[in-house]
Amino acid sequence: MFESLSESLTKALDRLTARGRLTEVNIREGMREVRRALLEADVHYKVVKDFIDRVTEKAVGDEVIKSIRPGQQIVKIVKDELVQLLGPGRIPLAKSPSGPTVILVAGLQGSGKTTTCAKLAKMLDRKGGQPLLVAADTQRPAAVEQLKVLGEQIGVPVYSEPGGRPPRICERAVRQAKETDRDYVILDTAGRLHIDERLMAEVKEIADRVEPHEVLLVCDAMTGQDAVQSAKEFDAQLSLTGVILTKMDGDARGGAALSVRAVTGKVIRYIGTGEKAAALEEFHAEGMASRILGMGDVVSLVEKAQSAIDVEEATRLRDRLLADTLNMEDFRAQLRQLRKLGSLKDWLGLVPGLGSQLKGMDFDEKEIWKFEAIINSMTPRERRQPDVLNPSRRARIASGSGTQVVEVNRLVKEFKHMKKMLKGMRKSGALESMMGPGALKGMGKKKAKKSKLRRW
Ligand SMILES: Nc1nc2c(ncn2[C@@H]2O[C@H](COP(=O)(O)OP(=O)(O)O)[C@@H](O)[C@H]2O)c(=O)[nH]1
Ligand SMILES: [Mg+2]
Repeated sequence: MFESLSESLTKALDRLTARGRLTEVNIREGMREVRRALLEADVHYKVVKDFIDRVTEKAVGDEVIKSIRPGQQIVKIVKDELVQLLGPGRIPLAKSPSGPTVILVAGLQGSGKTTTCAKLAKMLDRKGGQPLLVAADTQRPAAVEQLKVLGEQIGVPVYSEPGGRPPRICERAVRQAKETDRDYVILDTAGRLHIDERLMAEVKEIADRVEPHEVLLVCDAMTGQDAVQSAKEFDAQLSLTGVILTKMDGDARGGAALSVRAVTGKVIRYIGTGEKAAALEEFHAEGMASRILGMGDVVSLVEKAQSAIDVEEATRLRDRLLADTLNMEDFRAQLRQLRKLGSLKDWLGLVPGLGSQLKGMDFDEKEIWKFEAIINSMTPRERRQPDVLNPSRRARIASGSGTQVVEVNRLVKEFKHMKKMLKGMRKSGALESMMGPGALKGMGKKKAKKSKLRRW
């Protein structure tokens, strides 16, 4: 995310921290570089100017210049100002005191509305909610179909009508949600390539009729200042309650994220980080600022882990780990969990201190696939009793999985190493304290209830 901005900003700040003492001239020079980095990232020029003014004013003060590590202080000032700029994060979705909470999702065509509606529904469903998706984009017949397919994938019902006008459809959908006790209604509205009056009139009519609790604008972060401009125009008509920036996983430069709050006064609520239904993150200004400065983002890391890991599977694995009966099948299940977490590089970027070191590095995610392929080529008995894996079996497995015997050997070695380590931890009681019921607290609550958590 924002790799080049992050790189040029950290470079400029590293130069400042590298010097022991700083003069006002050094600082102003550093600020010029910061300004260039922000402008290159397509941040709105006025936002950049205000930002630089504020940071400079704080940075050239005596307190900073005379301090022991002035560079570090400036990094802190930049970070604090970035957090300010990005705005308050973590504003939970409004909740209607009675009846369903209605969320209207608007935006230009192709910005990611339909995908984001499904992502929101999945998120609410995971948290124990009962969302209803509404296909209110009747512009293109394919749009209704698209939402239906997504709804099916995530197991959330979709309300649609063969004909009819979207404001009426939305009204009836909300009524149905009330009757069927759904607690959230997510309206996927139509978009156009450009803002035009008919489109606005339609979305406005929907808003007037259903009185949504949230009006969220979906903006494509890749379109930079255009996204910010569209947010301004939509807000003038609709009174937005927040913005969702999508395609943050692509090579968006950062301009939209850093400008939208200052220019429109609207808060970023969520960010879309991929095409899959799970790729929606709550927006944290603090974490985002840290990420931009290559310092990692612990909060998002923990949240991401909690949403990606299957609690039932994790509980089962934990039981097996504690019982010393771990076999290759468990190992494979563990690899699958790891794979579900998505790109390893994305993950490691969230780890504080690693972000800046990862640039330009490529992780070999094929390795995980390879291990899995090798285990797939084993017989059930071999998986359950890895000790039977003699050289001829290993050779067979290698050719079956299209790998080399050395790779099979490496996997077996890793597995044995892990088992040995676990044994040591089990003896010292470390494993139990690490993996007690508390370790799973808060992970996807709904599923956790279903899996019978054993008592220790
Ligand atoms: N990489 C990436 N693609 C996204 C994201 N959100 C949406 N998309 C893609 O953007 C395209 C348009 O999305 P869609 O939801 O149909 O947009 P709509 O016209 O606003 O409803 C689709 O190909 C989506 O898969 C995201 O966060 N990251
Ligand atoms: Mg759509």
